[in-house]
Amino acid sequence: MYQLFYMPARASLAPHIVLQELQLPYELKLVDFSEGGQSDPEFLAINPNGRVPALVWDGFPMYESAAITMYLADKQQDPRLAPDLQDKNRPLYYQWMSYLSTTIQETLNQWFHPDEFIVDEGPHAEFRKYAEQRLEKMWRVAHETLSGSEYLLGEKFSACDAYMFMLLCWQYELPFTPEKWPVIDSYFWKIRRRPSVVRTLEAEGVPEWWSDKL
Ligand SMILES: N[C@@H](CCC(=O)N[C@@H](CS)C(=O)NCC(=O)O)C(=O)O
Repeated sequence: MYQLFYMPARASLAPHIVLQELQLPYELKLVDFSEGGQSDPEFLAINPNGRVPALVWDGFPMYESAAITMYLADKQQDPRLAPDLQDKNRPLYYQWMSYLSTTIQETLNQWFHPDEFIVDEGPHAEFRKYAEQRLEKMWRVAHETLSGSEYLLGEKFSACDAYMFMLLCWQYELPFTPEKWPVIDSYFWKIRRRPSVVRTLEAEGVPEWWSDKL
């Protein structure tokens, strides 16, 4: 049984979708930020960074959403959420997981938390503008890829799409939403309607997220 330490709709969302998609047995452990759960010594023993997600399996803890997502995706052959090592799409899988987690996610983090980068509040608006400009370029790259295929790696849903969905959920909170790129917008809705995603959002207590548009 896996234990996923989560906070609704945060960086735990991608590995949670993968757990649901693969129908692996798991238990959700809420890290309640409003109660300072991320600084709880018991949680810090699992992730010393005090961040979600963390995963515990058979007594072994790990953290970092991309690592957990990839680890889980490799646990099962059917359905397969990661191309095999010999598959020509395996390099693309690494490419997208890295791009999503280190480039897009990090830039979104800069937009949401300028205070973590610049102490003085004065330049925060400009810092965010700069993050927006960079995000625009990144979504254009994603748009081009998705213009030629159903999912990031081609015709099959993969762990990359679970991760991309999580980042798009956050992007929809920004002043410029992915509706601006119709291909990305319809890709988002296709994933939002997946039964695994519906179940995940329900389990996290955020089923109403955009359900008006389903
Ligand atoms: N690189 C980490 C980042 C995780 C992260 O930043 N998580 C946020 C929620 S999205 C968090 O736990 N923040 C704790 C806090 O704000 O105190 C990952 O992808 O796992």
